Amino acid sequence: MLNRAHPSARIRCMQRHVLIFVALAALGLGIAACGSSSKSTTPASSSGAAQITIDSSFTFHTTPVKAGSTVTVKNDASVTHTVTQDGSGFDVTIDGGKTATFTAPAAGTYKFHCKIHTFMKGMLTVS
Ligand SMILES: [Cu+2]
Repeated sequence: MLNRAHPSARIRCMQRHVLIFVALAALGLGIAACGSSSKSTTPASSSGAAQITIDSSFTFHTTPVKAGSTVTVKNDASVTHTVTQDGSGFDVTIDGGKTATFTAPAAGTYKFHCKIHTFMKGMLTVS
């Protein structure tokens, strides 16, 4: 009796192990696929990347920053733009193809614009 129960129990155990292995493998593939896809859509995610970029179609792209950290603005356009906080606050001018930096203010959300092209608007989230 005992000898009969034993092998089947062992097979069940092995099946469970195979299932866990398959689940982990699927998870690993999912993370790998996710990582590679997010990398291709946001090439600016590597260290030293700009937190604010201005593309050639006069659009701001921002990523959240930490209070007191250095915010790098990269102007990928060929003309000069500014990152100017609405009201008062940060205000940097960035020539085409250049970068500029400013210190992130206290936590909050900050609306900003370009003084030269007032239709250009952005929002910076500081945590
Ligand atoms: Cu501009």
